[in-house]
Amino acid sequence: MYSKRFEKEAFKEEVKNNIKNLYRKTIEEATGRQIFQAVSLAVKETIIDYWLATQAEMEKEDPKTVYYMSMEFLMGRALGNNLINMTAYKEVKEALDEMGIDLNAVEDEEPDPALGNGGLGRLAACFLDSLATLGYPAYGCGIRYRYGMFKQKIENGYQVEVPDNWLKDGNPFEIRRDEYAKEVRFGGDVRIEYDPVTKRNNFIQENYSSVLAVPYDMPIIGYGNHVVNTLRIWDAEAITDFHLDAFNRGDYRHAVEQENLAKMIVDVLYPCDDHYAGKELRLKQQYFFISASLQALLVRYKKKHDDVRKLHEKVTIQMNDTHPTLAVAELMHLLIDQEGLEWDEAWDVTTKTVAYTNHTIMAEALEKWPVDLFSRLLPRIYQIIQEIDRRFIEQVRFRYPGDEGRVARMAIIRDGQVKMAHLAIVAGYSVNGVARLHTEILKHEELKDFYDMMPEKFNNKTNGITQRRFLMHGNPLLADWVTKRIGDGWITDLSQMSRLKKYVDDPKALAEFREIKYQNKLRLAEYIKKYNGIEVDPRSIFDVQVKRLHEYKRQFLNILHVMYLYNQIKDHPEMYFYPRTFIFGAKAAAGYVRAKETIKLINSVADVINNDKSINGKIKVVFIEDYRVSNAEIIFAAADVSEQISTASKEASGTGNMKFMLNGAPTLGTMDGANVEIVEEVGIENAFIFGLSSDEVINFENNGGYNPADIYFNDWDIKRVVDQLIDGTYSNGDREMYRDLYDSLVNTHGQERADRYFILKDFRSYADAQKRVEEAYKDREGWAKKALMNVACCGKFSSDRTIQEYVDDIWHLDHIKVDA
Ligand code: GFP
Repeated sequence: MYSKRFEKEAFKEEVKNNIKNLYRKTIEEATGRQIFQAVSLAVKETIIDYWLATQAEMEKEDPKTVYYMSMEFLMGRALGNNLINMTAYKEVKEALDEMGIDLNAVEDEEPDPALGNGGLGRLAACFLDSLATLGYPAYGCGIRYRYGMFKQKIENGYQVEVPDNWLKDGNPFEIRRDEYAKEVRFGGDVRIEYDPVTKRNNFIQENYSSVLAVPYDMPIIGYGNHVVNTLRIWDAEAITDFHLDAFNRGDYRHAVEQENLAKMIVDVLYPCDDHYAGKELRLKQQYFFISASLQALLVRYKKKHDDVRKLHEKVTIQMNDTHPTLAVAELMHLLIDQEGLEWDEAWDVTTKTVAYTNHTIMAEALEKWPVDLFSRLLPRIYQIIQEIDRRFIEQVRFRYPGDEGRVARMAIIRDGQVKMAHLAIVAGYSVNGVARLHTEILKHEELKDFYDMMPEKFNNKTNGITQRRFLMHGNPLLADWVTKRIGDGWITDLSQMSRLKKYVDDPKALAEFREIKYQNKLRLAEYIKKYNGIEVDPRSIFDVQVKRLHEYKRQFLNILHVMYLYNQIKDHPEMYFYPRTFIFGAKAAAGYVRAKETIKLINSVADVINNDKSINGKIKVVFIEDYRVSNAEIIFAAADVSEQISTASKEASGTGNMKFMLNGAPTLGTMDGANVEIVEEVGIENAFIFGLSSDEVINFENNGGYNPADIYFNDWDIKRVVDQLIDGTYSNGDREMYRDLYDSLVNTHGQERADRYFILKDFRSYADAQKRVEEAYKDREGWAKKALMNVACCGKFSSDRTIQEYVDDIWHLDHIKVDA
């Protein structure tokens, strides 16, 4: 009864009516934004039918469901993706064409919802796509930030952050669900009251402040299967009844405080690497969405079940990094204080329900909260964590008698801090890393003590990406070509890409494949011309590094190498050199000074090189402003070379590396994160690998580092490039502008070792690998084979595969099937 095929005429009528009813305009009069809204609402009509059908199915079948808890969901634009997954993209495009509307232009009107910083948030978005496509019931739970990731402007080479008011014109796909609003409480104190009837202590929070959490639901559409899951993101509002009450009691200040708390709490997404320590607001955000999500989840569960001791049979909660770890203590609190379970019963349910994914070994990202702040803000939750810690330490002592060093290393609360990763591991029934190498490092280095004690919890789930967005939507030319060659099975089974291998020796196929890359490079060249005002040659090698800016990702190494190449060309103008375009895209966390200096350096180098007529355009450097999901799709499609050059052991997985591979760009990288598995799939001959191994890096680190001076004073080319940071070459004579970057390479500052990220150590081997890239690229057909092999071997890196592994090994979900 819910089914609804796409009917072209009805759809056109609907769009017209929407414009009329919403804006009192005709199509000709409407602005682009208005047309976007009207089209989206027309599309939503159909989505809602499928959404209702999915809900009805869930109601009937009562399947086990995953709640994916994440502070970030970097969804990117919804309209195009929704149409693709509804398998209506081409039909809608045609319908709009007939109305004189260009679907691409309409898509461009959609703000790019940027509720995430980078890989972690984008992974969550890919996972939701795969869950729906594979027909697994899932809720994404997060925060409806009023301002997502800032928009980046580049002014005079510097990054300037501009607020991203993405909700300004309303979000046509979301639905506000007042009926599920929940109260979330902060602060106050806990009174303990003995109940003679139950013979238990009751813990009662008093004198607290609270906010109302109001959910907004967004549809997550499975590809071609009519399954629509839900992303539920929470907004905060003041609790007006309470406000009035307080006001009447003359407690005006308290009422206003609550009002402010509500306004503040969901205001802005924290940029990572902005050292979390002591950020009270961030802890509030975490508790806010966790408490609301868990309360709602319990209500939903209890509609059908009366025994919360069996919660884990129907519900599993995945904690995306440590940010949602409060789920452990909040679930304990709800089960004990609200549902009346005994401690042991509650612990049994909790530890069968929550699971944890680790995304990084970078120490500053492993969250720790000062005890005083934590216990003041969340007094009852703190008590519960103390008790978890007390019991856990007893177990450690029992298991390792006399080993107090181990106790100190493993405790949840130590040195005045609450360690969230420890809490997540102690309570989680599964702990996973995001690529094989990363998981091994967790087991044998970072989390060794925990692995020794509870090895059965640890497992690996190598990340993946959705081919629906990053090939079908982002690279329609290649997607159509693949379908023409091997059929469309790859859309839901990426392993079928391996059938492309047979075209590696087919000159006609290779020529078509090359032409597609060329067309995609033209598209990016136009984008660069339009937004950067730089002319780039689509026949040059497009060498691309796009990702969050961080020292360990080593954009700095990349730009130092560009400076080195430039020196070479200047010294030897006659030297053979294949023209190159070095493309960067990256945001730096607003408070991360060195990352921002790196952006400025890239732009300064770009200025000098792009304006030097004497090198005949052999090198161009482009920094693409405001790197985000929508322009990423265009960039991946056009890349020749995928720069994945992190210091080995530091990049947990990477997912950009997979998006490049899917689009036929060989990896130039270190043996880090998922690069290791990419090379394993595609063959070392179809990648360009360099640098220290992770074992070597870890070995240096455990033994006091290495001495960059040995390199600096012995390698003249390197010394020259490093010195150019402070001789004014790239700073109009200003010798101080890049002094800090220079120092970071050659001078030890206090705790921080010189060249902590092994840039000079890896420089030569990187330059050699770049040389091999150039050699290989000269052989146009040979290059096309490598590129095609990358596409053909990318099957493993679909998030469909990742999600299936989570389901098989961790979540054990039931399938749902929706008939249309
Ligand atoms: C983080 C890690 C990456 C990893 C993603 C997803 O993302 O190595 O691929 O999480 O697991 F660092 P970024 O924020 O660094 O992109």
